[in-house]
Amino acid sequence: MPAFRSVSVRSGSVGTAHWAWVSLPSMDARNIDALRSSLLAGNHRALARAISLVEAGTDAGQELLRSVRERTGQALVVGVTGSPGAGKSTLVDALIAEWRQRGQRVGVVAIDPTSPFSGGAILGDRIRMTRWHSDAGVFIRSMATRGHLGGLAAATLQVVALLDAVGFDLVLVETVGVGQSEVDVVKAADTTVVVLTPGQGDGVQAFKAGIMEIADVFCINKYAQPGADRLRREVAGALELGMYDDQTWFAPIVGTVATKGEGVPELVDKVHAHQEHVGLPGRAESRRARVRAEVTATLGEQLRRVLATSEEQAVDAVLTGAATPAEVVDGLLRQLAISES
Ligand SMILES: Nc1nc2c(ncn2[C@@H]2O[C@H](COP(=O)(O)OP(=O)(O)OP(=O)(O)O)[C@@H](O)[C@H]2O)c(=O)[nH]1
Ligand SMILES: [Mg+2]
Repeated sequence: MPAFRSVSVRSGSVGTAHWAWVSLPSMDARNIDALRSSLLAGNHRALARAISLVEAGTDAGQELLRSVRERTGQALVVGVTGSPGAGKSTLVDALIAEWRQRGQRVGVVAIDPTSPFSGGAILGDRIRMTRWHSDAGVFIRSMATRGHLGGLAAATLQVVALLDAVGFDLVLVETVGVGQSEVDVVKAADTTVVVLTPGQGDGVQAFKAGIMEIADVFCINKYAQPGADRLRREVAGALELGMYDDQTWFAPIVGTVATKGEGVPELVDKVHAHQEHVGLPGRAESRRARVRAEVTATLGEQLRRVLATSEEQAVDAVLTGAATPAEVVDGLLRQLAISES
């Protein structure tokens, strides 16, 4: 067998195929091609497998991504973020229903649907997901928050890229929006929906967390609950404080009751209105921003990894005057270059 393989490499495998054969012990180039074909043909099992390969940070996953990357940029990527229990998953489910009615295919990536704050969310999410099982126009994937070689943000953006490449018209990304990596992900959406709820001082908290700046559309969910109008006035008031010119997009505020689907068609309309506002240049820019975020996140993760093993040494070196922070960083980068080659 090894002899046969080495002959086949010598006799014709060139470029990336040769490389792939050498560095992919578990999956050779032919298998990757087969997987690529069936995922591009719309096979959900193949898509799930491809996502797992990407999530696990395997070479095969990376190779697949590379091979479909030029197909990205067609999907409208919509970030849905807001505090735990705000109703994001319920809203995403209602958004799927609305966009399906409009004839669109919808892919969903949810980061950690299991917040400790809203009991029963896991079960609720499961039920919601199975509702779409028989619909080939819907694909839903939850991302674990841990265990990604290249970090959560990069892994999530890569799954978004896969869903985009295989032809979903919409890719929805649900995140709680806490932590830098989650913010990085929603910032890289084409349109970002920030979900607020009345009666929790939610508006004020969101202003503090700096999440308001990333909103293209505000959704006040659980709109039937007391305090909804007040929250709307608070948000509108805060928006008026900003600096604007005549090109500025005013983030509209939409009230919804996600459990009943109320307000959801209007929310979808506002997402499309935002896209009309930014136009093709805006769309191209956010596609670039996604890749930029992916690269930056990957870099950050690698640096953190190198730093984790040498951090105390680095601190000692600076403390004792043996090195400046700049020299320490220089050394770390060199270490990174060696470990990667
Ligand atoms: N009354 C009311 N309840 C809602 C509405 N939308 C969602 N809920 C309920 O709020 C709870 C939390 O909903 P989820 O959709 O799981 O919220 P989430 O923001 O995804 O929660 P995490 O992912 O855990 O952060 C569930 O019990 C929902 O049924 C709404 O518009 N009105
Ligand atoms: Mg959720």
